[in-house]
Amino acid sequence: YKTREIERRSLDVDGLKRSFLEWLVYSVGKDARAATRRDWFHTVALSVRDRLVDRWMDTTRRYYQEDAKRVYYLSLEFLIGRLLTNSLSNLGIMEECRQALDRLGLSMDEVIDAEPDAALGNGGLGRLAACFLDSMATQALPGYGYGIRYEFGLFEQRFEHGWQVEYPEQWLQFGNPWEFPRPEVLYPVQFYGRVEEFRDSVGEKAYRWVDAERVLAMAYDTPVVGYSGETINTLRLWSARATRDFNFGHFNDGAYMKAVEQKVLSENLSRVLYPNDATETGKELRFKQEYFFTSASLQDILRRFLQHHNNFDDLPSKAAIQLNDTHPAIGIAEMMRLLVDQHAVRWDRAWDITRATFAYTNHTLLPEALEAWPVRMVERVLPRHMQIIYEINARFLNRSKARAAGDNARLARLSLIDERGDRRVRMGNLAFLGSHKVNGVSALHTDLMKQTVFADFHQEFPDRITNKTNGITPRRWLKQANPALSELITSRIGDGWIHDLGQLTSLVEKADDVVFREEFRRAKRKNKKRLAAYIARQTGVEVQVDSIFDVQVKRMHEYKRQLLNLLHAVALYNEMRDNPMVSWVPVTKIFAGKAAPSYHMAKLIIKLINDVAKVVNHDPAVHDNLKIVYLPNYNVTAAEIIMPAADLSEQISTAGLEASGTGNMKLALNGALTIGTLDGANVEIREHVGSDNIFIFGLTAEEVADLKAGGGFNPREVIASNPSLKRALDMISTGVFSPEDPNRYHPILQALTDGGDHFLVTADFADYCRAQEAAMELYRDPEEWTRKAILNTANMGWFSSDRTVNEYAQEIWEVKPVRAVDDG
Ligand code: DL6
Repeated sequence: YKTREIERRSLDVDGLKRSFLEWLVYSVGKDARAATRRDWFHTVALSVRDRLVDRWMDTTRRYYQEDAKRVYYLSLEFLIGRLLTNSLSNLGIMEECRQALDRLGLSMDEVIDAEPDAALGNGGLGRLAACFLDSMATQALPGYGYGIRYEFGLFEQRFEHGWQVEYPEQWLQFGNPWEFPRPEVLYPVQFYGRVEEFRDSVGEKAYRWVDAERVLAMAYDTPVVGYSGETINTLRLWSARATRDFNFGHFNDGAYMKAVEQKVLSENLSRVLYPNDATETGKELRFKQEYFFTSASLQDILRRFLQHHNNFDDLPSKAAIQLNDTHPAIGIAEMMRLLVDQHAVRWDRAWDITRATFAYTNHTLLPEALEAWPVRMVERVLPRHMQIIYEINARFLNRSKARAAGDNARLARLSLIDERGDRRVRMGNLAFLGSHKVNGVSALHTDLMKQTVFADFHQEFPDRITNKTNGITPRRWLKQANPALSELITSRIGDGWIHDLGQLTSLVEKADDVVFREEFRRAKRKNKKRLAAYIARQTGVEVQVDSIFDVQVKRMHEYKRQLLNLLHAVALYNEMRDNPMVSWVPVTKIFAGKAAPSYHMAKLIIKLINDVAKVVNHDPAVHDNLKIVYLPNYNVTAAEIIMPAADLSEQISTAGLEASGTGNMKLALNGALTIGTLDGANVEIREHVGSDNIFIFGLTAEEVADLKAGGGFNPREVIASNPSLKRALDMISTGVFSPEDPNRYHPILQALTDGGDHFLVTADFADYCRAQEAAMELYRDPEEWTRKAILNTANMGWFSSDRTVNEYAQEIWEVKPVRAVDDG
C-alpha cells in the first residue's frame, strides 16, 4: 500500500512509467500488447489524475480552513477542450511523461490525440468560462465552475458535397477519465405543479410549491489545475437522474414501459447542448436545463455556506455568484425562493442578500440573443418563480414610478415583463435588477450597453454597469499550443510571462533584432507546416507554406461577415486571372466554424465558400497563388493548431455587433496581424499593439448607427460603383461556382441588395480590399512583417485572462487569493 502511495505521487520518469503499467493492467484491464491508443490515453489520464488528488484536497481544505469567500461561476457552457496536455503542462511534467511513454515505445502525440475534445459550449462565451477557470486556479482564487454535464456536446460538423451536415458528438462514449462521479451529491429539482398559500407560524402569508415533478441533479467533479499545480479548483457539472419514487404509480398499474419512459424523459434534461450561438430558440427544454443546473448549484452553494454559518446576512461576504449571460438568471428568483420559502428569511432582507451576492455578465447586444421567456410557459414550468418575478417587478416599478414622472413608456421598458404581444419575462432585466454589478466584455460593448439595451437601467442605477474586457489564458493559448514560440520567448526573457503575461513587453526591443526576427519567423514557419499538414489531412488541399495564412475561424454568423472575406477572395481570384504576369503574393484563405443547424443563411454561406474553393483550388490560371480551405469541425483542439500558424487574423464584424471577441486575442498573441473593424476588443487591441501594427478598415460603430438612423443606404448603388464587387456578385448569381444549380445563391444576393444589406458587407467592401492590399504589400517585406508580428505578441500581455479575472475579483467579487502555506 505504501509503495502505491508513493507511486501515485511520483513525478519522475520512472515513477510515471511504473504507474502507467499498473494503471493499464489494474484499472483499464489490458496488457501492454493488446492496449489501443485509447487505452493508453485512459491509462495516462488516470495516472495524471492520481497526481492531482492530494493537491486538490489540500486546496479544498485550505478554503475551508480560511473560511474563504468563494466565487461561483454559473455557466450553461464550459468549452474546456482536451485536458491531458493542460494538466501535464500545468503540473510541469510534460517532458517526464513524454520520456516515460517513450520508454514504453509509445508516442506521446498519439496518446494526446486519442483524447476527445470536451465541446460543452458553442463558442466565445463557453470558451471564456474555460479560460476563467484556468486563471482562477492559477491565481489561487477560490473559484468553482457550475454547469451541465451534457452527454452530447456541440455537434460534429462534416461537409457532404460542401454542405454542413451535423452528427452527434459523443465525447463520453468511451468514458471520461477526468471526472469523479459524486452519487451522494444529489439535489432535487422541481418542475410544474402549483403554489399553495398558507399562514406561517407567526401568522404571515407564506407559499409552498406542491404537486411538482421532481428530477435529481447528480454532481460530477473535474479538477481544474492551475499553473504550477499549487491550486486545484473544481468544475462541478450536473447530470439529470430520475427520482426513484415518481413512477411507483405506473409500477402498480403494471405499466412498466411507461415508468421507464418517464425516466428517460427526465434524464433528457442533461442530454444535449443547444447548438445555437447568439440566438435563442425559446424551447421549453432549454428553459428547464437553465433552471435545472441553476437550482442544483444554488442548493449546493447554500449547503456549503450553512456548514459553517447560520446567518444569511453573511452570505454576500462568503459567496459571489457570477451569471455568465442570462442563462442562469432564473437563479435570482430561485435564490429568493430558497431564502424566503425554505429558510423563512423576510423578503426585503432576502432581496438585499441576493443582490449583494449576484453579478451578471452580458455577452451580446444582438436582439435575437436576448432571452425573453413566455410568461405562460414560466407560469406552467415554475409557478412559484413567476409569482416571485411579479413581486420583484411590482416593488421595483413602484419605486421607479416616482422618478419616471408619468413616463409610462420608460416604465414599460424597465419592466421585467414585456407586455407587447404574448407577454414575456425579460431575463436581462431580471439579471440586471438582481445583481450588484453588471458588466460588458469590452470597452466599446460596455458603452453600447449603457446607450442601448440597458440605457434606462443605467439611468436608474448609474454605478452598476462596469467594463471587464475579456482575456485568454496564456497557458493554453501560447505555452501549450505554440511550443516553438514559447520556447523562443522563454529563451530570451525567462518563463515569468506564463503567469504574468505583461512581461512580454520585454520583447518590444527584440523586434529590431535581426536574429530574433529570424527565429520568430522560423517558429511561425514550423507552425505553418504543422497546419499545412493538418489541412492536407482534413481537406486533401495542398497549401503553400510561404503564402499568407489568412485566417477566419469562429462561429458562422452573418454579423461576423465571412461573406465579406469570401467576396474579397473572389475579387482577388479575378485579378490574379486577369494579370497572370504580376508576381502575386500567394494567399491561403482559411475558414473554420460551425453554423447553428437551423441557421439556413449561415449554412448557405458555408456551401458558397466550399463551392468557390472548389473552382479556385483547381484553376491552373492562378498558379497556386490562391487557395481557399474550409476546415471541418472547428473546436478547441483545431484552434490550438490554427492560432499559432496564422499570419493574418480576420476580425471583420459589422462594427457594434461583436461584443468582444477572444479569437482576435489568441491570434494576435501568437503573432498574427489583425485586419479588422473597430469593433469589440479590436479597439483595445489597436491601442495596445499600436495603430501601425494592425489593419483597420470600415465604418465605425457610430457611423453604422448614424447610417441606420438615417434610413440605411442603397447597396445597389454601392455595387454599381464598384466593378470588382459587381463582377464577384455577378459570378455568384450566374452560377459560375454552382453550374449545377445557378440559382442556389439568390438568397445571399437578395440579402445584399433588396434586403438592404443589413450587415453592411457592400458598404465596407472597398475599404476592406484596401486594407487587404496593404497587408499583401507588407508581406512582401518579411523583415517588416515580422517586426510588426513581434510587436503584436509583445504588446498583447494585457489580454491575459489573469488580468480580467483579477479585475472581477477585486471590483465585483471581492475575493482574495488563498495560497498554500509554504512549509518548505
Ligand atoms: O464574451 C465572450 C464572447 C465574446 O467575445 C463574443 O464577442 C460574443 O459574441 C460571445 N457571445 C456568445 C453568445 N452570446 N450570448 N448569449 O458567445 O461572447
